[in-house]
Amino acid sequence: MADLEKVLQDISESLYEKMDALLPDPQNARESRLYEAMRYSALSEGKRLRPFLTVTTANLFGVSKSSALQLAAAVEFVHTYSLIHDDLPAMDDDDFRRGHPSCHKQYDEATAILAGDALLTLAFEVLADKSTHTSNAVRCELITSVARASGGKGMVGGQMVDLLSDGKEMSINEIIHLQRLKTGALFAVSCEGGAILGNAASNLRNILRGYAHDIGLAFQITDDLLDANANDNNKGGRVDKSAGKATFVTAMGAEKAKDQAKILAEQATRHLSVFGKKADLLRDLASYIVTRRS
Ligand code: GRG
Repeated sequence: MADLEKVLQDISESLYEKMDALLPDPQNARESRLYEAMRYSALSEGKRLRPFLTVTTANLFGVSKSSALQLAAAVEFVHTYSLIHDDLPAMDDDDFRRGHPSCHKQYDEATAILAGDALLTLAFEVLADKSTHTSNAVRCELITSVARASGGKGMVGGQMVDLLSDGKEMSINEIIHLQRLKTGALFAVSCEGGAILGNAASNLRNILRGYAHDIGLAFQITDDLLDANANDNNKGGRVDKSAGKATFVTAMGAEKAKDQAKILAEQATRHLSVFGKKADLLRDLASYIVTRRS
């Protein structure tokens, strides 16, 4: 895992530089408050799992680092927007994000809504830029794929189902459906996007989607276990916001959920056999996802 940690760190640093260059400069701008809020949330320290997936899958197809980082930044901008809006009082009402006051607490609700809106739209401006890929067709396909993963049939749809299911019982299949939309779709496009940049054959793209779906679910089950643990121990920097919500842990119990996350991580790595050793970092990530502590 030493390699994985080093690569995650390297990608985080390169991504920071890329996002810093792409985000608007607040200096001497009348709308500087908006730009500061965008930078406050996007540049704060996250795990950067989606950018890691983009850069690592793009590497399988010999894509240049600068192209891969453009896509990684776009996906991370979408992810950051979703976190800012999710933290708002009308949604999950969280005062903290990544160990700091959430965007609406640091600024105000209107600014946080606008910062999320501006990050989402910036993502598509970045994807449409020629420096992401010289081919119009490839850029168009990326825009379509990221839009589908983020919108009503992806993450936003999942968030709606999540809000509607508050306080209701859900079957495992319903929870899987919700999570595939809410968190899985962005994981999937992070992986498939690397393959789109590399003009990869459709069978290889499907393989990466299969991998992404398995690690996406394993990630969510682990998230639920970490939440349940924070709740039991009432300690740590994590606040359990899952009260009243159906989660993998409430639906199947902690022990079974732990086993299921492990099975999914193993299943994820089996998708990758066609790539041989070139995909070792993706295998390591699957293990990391189910053993992580935050
Ligand atoms: C508001 C449109 C809209 C969507 C919100 C993704 C999402 C949908 C809400 C996030 C709520 C949440 C905490 C979900 C659990 C899984 C998850 C996506 C956690 C956050 O992702 P990480 O752990 O975050 O990759 P970092 O901070 O490391 O980037």
